[in-house]
Amino acid sequence: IDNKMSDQANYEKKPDNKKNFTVCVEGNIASGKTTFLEYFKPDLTAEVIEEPVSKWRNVQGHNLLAKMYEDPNRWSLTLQTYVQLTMLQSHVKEQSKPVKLMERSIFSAKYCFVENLHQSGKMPDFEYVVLTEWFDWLIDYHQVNVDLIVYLQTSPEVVHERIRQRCRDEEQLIPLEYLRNLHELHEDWLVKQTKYKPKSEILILDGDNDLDKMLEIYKENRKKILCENR
Ligand code: DGT
Repeated sequence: IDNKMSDQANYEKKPDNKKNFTVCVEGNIASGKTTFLEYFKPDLTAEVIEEPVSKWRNVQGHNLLAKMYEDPNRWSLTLQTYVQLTMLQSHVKEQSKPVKLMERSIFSAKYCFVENLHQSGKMPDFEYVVLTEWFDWLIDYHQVNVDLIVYLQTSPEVVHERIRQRCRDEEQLIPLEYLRNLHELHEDWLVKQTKYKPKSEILILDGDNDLDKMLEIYKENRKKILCENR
């Protein structure tokens, strides 16, 4: 486990840190984000906000996620516009508990998924520019503060096998190549930090482990994740 998070001192700098600590869990498709959230759900100090994927699957009866996988050149912009909106809604949602735990963020949607569609030639420059201008404006003018990113680092081969086993209809079309590209974009953003510089602390956990080991790792890192030493 490569733990890049510096010590608690970073959090103590903030005057309003008693409340409103926001954690986003990030990682490739099938890296175990849902299990992570399930683990922390019973905690009374944490409010869990799941990814709005059910909304993307049913926009007034239309499955935008499936459309994107079937014909990315045609439907990527439509999906990513909607993903950006629903992610922003999760970010600005008022916190009911001291810690807000979110599945993904508006950042991974943009820095990993949109970037991948653009780089692989499925989203033309002009669509990418429109989304980028929206993104820049949204994050400048809205509360999208993230204090900690928990990155579940996986290998593309492992998540490919998990996707095959879990048999979600839309995802059976996902090739290993797509997961490799998404993996590299997560690494660029959260580890190498060449293009984007995350403002949040980053905690990297080895997501290739089996379930029992993951639960052990969550237990070990629980205080950091819930910022209990504040
Ligand atoms: P987990 O618990 O780590 O297994 O998480 P997943 O795989 O349930 O959740 P996630 O966010 O990795 O992916 C859910 C589905 O939605 C998956 O088919 C990938 C897709 N997806 C998520 N965010 C975006 C996005 O911004 N753009 C596109 N094109 N697809 C996305």
